[in-house]
Amino acid sequence: MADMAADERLRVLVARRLFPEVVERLGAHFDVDYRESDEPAEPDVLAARLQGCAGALIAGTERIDAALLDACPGLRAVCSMAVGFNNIDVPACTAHGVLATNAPGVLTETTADFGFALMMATARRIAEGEHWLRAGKWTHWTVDLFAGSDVHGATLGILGMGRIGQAIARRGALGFGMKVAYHNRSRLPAADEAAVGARYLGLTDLLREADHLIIVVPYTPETHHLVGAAELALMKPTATLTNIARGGVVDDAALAEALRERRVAAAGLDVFEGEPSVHPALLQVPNVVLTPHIASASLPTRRAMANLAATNLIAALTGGTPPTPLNPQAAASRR
Ligand code: 8YV
Repeated sequence: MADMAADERLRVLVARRLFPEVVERLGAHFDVDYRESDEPAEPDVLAARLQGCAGALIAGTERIDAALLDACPGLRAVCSMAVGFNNIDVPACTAHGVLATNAPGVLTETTADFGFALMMATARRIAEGEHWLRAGKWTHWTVDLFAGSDVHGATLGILGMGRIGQAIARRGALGFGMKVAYHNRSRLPAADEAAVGARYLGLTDLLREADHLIIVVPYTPETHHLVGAAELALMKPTATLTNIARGGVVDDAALAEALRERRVAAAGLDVFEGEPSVHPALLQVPNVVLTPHIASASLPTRRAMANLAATNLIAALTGGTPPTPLNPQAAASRR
């Protein structure tokens, strides 16, 4: 008689359209319910699709909270292809015995490249100049045409000094001769500070001293509106602000006002409160570069992110060790 257990394959949901080879990898281990959609899976859709599933591969757009976990008692692992995990209630996952994983490391350098590019585009007014040229307004050279501020030699202020913050620090210090200052929940070991000549500052001093402020903190209740009207008021009127972290870390309405009044020279934003909606006042000011949350979007990196999520999911459900767990104790409690 055939061994029934050997034929029983666990079911997993792939919540978004992904790279076919990643779905195929999962298909070698599981019955895959492939939701081949580019729309984020809303909570009710997600809960319905997860019935009978032991695992899910999600992006940063799917919300995993206690209500969803209550509705999906068979769920054992949720693996995200994003590094940021503000969409996942990790303590609730732990309480439900669900292993949660994210995707750190594989996107660090790509995201740092983009942060630096956005900061440079902002400082050097690249988008403003391009729109103006396309509008047919270029008739002659003028001495201060789209004159911005220098990046080389300036003070780079990094708010959030995790992997991506440190990769940005290296680019600034070693490539552009910038003076690097940072603020972080915890100070780096002296050797790591020395590697990029980074100075630790309190938040107030960082805001006051930075010529170019770049924000890379995770979004948590503590970092909600970490940069609001009062903090923007501390910045130099010649300074730029770049946010590649999460919408909600910056108060977008206050930023739009500061940009409109030129109390901050310019901003580069890849993330927004309530994205994909963008605060209408930000769309009205010329001195802001706006991009649609694409900091990690190189093809090799997006493939690596999806593959890391798949590796986590396969390990979590086949008795292996997931490489990047958020709550390893959840897996341990099942053994
Ligand atoms: C993702 C991100 O593109 O990894 C993150 O935290 O913000 C981005 O790299 C996005 O979250 C995927 O859903």
